Parts: sequence; C-alpha cells; structure tokens
Amino acid sequence: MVENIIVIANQFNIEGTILEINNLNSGHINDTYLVNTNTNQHYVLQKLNGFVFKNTIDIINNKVYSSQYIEAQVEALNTPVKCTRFYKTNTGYYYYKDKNEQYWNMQNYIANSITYDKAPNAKVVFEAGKLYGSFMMLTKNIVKNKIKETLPNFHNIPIRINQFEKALSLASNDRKLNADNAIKFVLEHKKEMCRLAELKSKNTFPIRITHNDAKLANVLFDKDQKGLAVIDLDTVMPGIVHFDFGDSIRSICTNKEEDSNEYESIEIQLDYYEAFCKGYAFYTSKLFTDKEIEYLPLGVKTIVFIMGLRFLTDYLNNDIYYKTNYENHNLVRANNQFYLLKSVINNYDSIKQITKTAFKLNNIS
Ligand code: GN1
Ligand code: MG
Repeated sequence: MVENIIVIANQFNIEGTILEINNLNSGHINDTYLVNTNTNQHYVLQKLNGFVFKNTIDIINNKVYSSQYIEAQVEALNTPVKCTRFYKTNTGYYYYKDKNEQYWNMQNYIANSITYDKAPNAKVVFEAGKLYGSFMMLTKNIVKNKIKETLPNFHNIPIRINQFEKALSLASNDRKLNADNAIKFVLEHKKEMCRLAELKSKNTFPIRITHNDAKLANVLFDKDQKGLAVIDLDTVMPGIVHFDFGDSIRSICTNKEEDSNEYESIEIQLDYYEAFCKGYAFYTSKLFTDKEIEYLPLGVKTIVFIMGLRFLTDYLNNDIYYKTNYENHNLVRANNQFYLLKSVINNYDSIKQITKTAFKLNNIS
C-alpha cells in the first residue's frame, strides 16, 4: 500500500475510516484501486491517465452526468440494474488534482461483485447482453450536448488507419519484421473496414449515447452469475451503437482471452453470439431502427479490426498507449484480434442469420 494514495483517498468525502488500499490491476489505461474502509461500503479510486485523457475534466463530467442520469432512469423505470455513484472531494469537486497534476475520482464499489476476462458460459453472455442493452435503453433520452466528445475520432476508422500508416513509416525494422503478418492483414482488409464510417457519414444511423468500451470486463456479476451493472464510464460519448455491440462480441463471444497467443484456435462462438443477441435484444429490439440492426454484424467486423489495428499501431509506436506486461504484448493482442476477425468473416452468414432472428428483422444485408 502506497502512503500517498491514502492521502489522496482521504480527499474524498466518503464514509468510514480507510483501512487498506489495493491495486485492482484492471484496464489498460488508468490506475484503479480498491479502498477498504471500516464500514460495509468500500470504494474504487481511480487515477486517470493524462496521456490518453487530455480533457480530463470533461471526461469526469461525462462520467458523473451519465451515472446520475442512469441512476435516475433505473429508479424511474424500475429496471433491475445497479450503477456506481461518484463522490465529491471535501472541497466539493468530483475530482482531486494531485501535486503532479494527475486527476483522481472516487466511486462506490458494488459489494460482492465479480468480473470475467473470458465468458464461462452462455448464461453470463446473455446477462452481459441484457446489461449492455439496458445501457442503450436507459440513456436513450439523454440530451446529447450534455455529453462531450472527449476522445474525438475514437472509433474513426480512416483516422485510425492514418495513425497506423504514420506509425508504420516510423517503426523500427525489428518491430516491422515481427509484425509482418499483422501489417499485411491490415493492408488487405482496410478498404472493407471503412464501410461503416461511410454509412455513418451519410447519417444512416441515429447518434446515441454509447459506452465505447463495452467489453466483458466492464460488466459486474453477482456470485450466481446474474448481471449487476455496467461500469467504466470513461469513454461514454455520442456515437453509433455498432461499435458497442461489436466490442461486446469481440470480448464476450471469443473462445480465448484478448491476449492469448493460441492464434490458430481463436474463434467466435456462435452459441455465445446467439445468447448475447438475445440478451441485447431484450431492451433494444424495439428501440433500434431496422438499419441499425441490419448493420450490427458489420459493427462486429469493424470493431475487431479497429482493436487489432490500435494494438498494432501501439506496437509499432513502441508501446506508448496501452499498458503492457512484456515486450510483444501489443503484437500478441493485435494478432489475436485479426485471427478472431478471420473467424468472424468465415462465420458471417451464420452471424447475420442469428442477428436477424434475435432482433426479429426481415432483411439483413
Ligand atoms: C482500453 O483501459 P481499458 O481496458 O478500460 C481502451 C479501449 C480498448 C480496451 C481494450 C480509452 O480500455 O478502447 O477497447 O483497452 N480505452 C481507451 O481492451 O483507449
Ligand atoms: Mg475503458
């Protein structure tokens, strides 16, 4: 336990006396800690990564506003979903800025909750789908200008491709050689992967409030594997639903964890895909337009590609963005995503059919 973290945690107006603070080792970007107190309520303290999140105050405002909005909707609609709440500092702010100009925030820990890095069964998948679907339903009426676009172009494929090309032109020969297959894969597929961006630019889909990191690790479950809450509101922004849906599928319906290097055996699990769609459709089949539903499968392809591309770009940039645990970690993550994408492409007809049935749509392209 680091001494000054206690000092930082004590800046927040929480109940009880802090007994212990432990690193939660969750996520690729921020530093997250579990704060145990002498009461039944424990807390999650987070230091935001200032390299990634430049406009930190807007990020915190987005998080606080969306969590309060969701909490009010949960109560109003009597939805069986939990949400986390942010705490103010003793001086009345939702963030504390430390001596190194790093921003911290504090929220409640949902007791007895667990997360998974890999889905253990279809029930968990269904529950995750239901929760992410409830997120879309609960946020559907948020006034869009209340939520800022804090990471502009976060899922903008042409811009991600430009970033990759720039990284490629500056990368070391060693890294380029190691990443040869992944680089070839990107060059082969990049054109097709811009299709969703084209559709978006033609206003084919409504702009909603989206989570933008809708992965399995951002869902809390109880001990009976019932879904409790969606967490990690760092990237809540206006956007199209396809990226959220795709992010869920890539992390929930794969048979391997995101950094598994058992590439040849990575595949999308269609029974999980079906379970996720059924859970997701529970709250969204009437909310989404036919066009939105029609292109959900393209969202899957596109986001798997974007994630692989971002990991690969960071690898070529010598790992300046994501936390890594070993030398080729980002390359392994990138290869993993590209193998998953191959499986998605090979199973695309079934994916479209399952989507159509789950969302009760007649035509799907
Ligand atoms: C990052 O830090 P974490 O795990 O919440 C990233 C997401 C990626 C994810 C990959 C702000 O999220 O976009 O999907 O890693 N967040 C940011 O697991 O870049
Ligand atoms: Mg995140």
